Amino acid sequence: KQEGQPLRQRQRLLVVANRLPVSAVRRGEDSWSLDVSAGGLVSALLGVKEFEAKWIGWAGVNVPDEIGQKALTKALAEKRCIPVFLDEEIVHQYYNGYCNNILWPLFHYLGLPQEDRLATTRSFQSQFAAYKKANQMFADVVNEHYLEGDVVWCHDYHLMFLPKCLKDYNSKMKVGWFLHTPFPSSEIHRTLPSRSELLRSVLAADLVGFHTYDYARHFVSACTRILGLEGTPEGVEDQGRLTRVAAFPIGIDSERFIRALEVPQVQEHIRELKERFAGRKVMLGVDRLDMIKGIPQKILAFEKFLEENPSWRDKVVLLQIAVPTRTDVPEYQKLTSQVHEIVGRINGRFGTLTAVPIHHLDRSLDFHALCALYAVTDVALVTSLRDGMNLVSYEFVACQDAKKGVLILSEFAGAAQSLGAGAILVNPWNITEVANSIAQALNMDSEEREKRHKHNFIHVTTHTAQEWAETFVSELNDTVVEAQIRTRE
Ligand code: ADQ
Repeated sequence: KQEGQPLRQRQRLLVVANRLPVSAVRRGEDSWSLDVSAGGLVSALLGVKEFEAKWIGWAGVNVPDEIGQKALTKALAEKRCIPVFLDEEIVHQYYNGYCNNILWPLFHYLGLPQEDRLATTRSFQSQFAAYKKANQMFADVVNEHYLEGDVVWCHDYHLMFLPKCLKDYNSKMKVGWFLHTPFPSSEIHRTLPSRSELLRSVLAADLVGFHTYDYARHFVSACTRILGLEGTPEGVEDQGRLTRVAAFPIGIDSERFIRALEVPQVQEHIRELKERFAGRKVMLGVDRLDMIKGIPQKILAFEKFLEENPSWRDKVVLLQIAVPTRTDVPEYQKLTSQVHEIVGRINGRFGTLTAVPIHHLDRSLDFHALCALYAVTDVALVTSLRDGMNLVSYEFVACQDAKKGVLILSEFAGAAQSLGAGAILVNPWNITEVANSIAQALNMDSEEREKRHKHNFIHVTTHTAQEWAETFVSELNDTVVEAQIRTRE
């Protein structure tokens, strides 16, 4: 522990993310009901036992009136959450606009929006201004709640401007930033009009983390080539100040999935599914309905497999669970219709009066239903065109210790670097290759399946979300201590 730090039971960790891990529904003028999400980050942070975590973020609702804001703030405090209130216009420009229409596709190699140049430039400028304004609003809330000795962990592409805003307030604040998406090649990043400003803001952090070594390397190259700074094995140096840059691959709370398989309700689900698909091999896709997930390409590869392997047509079923996201963005609406159209065509082509080859659901499943599905699956298909990590592949492996099914995994998902030796790796753009790997997976003998599964299962159960969070936070703490010692010298 640092010298001069006030004695407190546990150091506090302020986790700042665009969204709080709760859904808030307004029940009356001053009453709210809250539903806490049990997702990855939440359980990861439960594992960080040395710190007392508090969340700062947007609650996902527009609350224009003071009475509503006060009541929500009070309700959230019980869940250790602190809200940032963003109005509709800011959300539109910052979240739908700059975050999801510019940074998200760019970081996944889908390029910048292609519309009329002038219009894009104009909307780009106003969206970037809103992005900075929103980040400043997050910084104001952090600053208001910050106590000396707290550690601040900023998350994701929504908050790239935040480290700078925080350090402008207080240069002693320990600030870390972690990116959940890929960081693209510097050649892609340099197309972004605000490329330098964003890099400099991120560099204000003490520790910058990515899922893979490649993303970290891309970030360092962007800083050297675009900003002319010096890259070192530890990170990026600017006028004697080092920003540490490193890879921290995320994991899942594997125990939670393994334990769920023992729950009677899940076992009942598993029995039902086995009965429902008796005599057929089950293939599974679970994705948010997003262009980066490669859902149309996956379904086209399945079609090609059916075309070329007639003997499998009545012996295999593909269950594609696609939870709709960003439904007000036109590109996502287009993607939904495109997927529906392909599924309809394939089912019309290969379906019979009693069975169809693809079951496509446009919705999210609850945790127990999802675990049961993972457990009965013979082959999981994760064919993201790009994906920071991809936790679905980890969740599938965690639920497969009895069945030892096969994972087909995109080489463009971060998970390919950790689960690559156990999975069948594919280029999702190559429909023929994916179709062939479906055949390979369905025909794989049990000895090889067991060997591959074992490799992945050991990885998933030893590289957990808790370990990920602990490693990042303790390194962040140490990095700052080092920096302070250096300044004192
Ligand atoms: P996502 O793009 O959301 O996350 P992913 O890592 O696969 O992708 O996580 C999705 C989560 O949502 C999983 O926990 C999964 O179970 C759940 N989910 C997805 N579809 C579902 C459905 N239909 N029903 C129920 N649950 C569903 C971003 C990055 C990833 C990175 C994570 C974590 O894009 O690359 O791995 O953050 O850093």
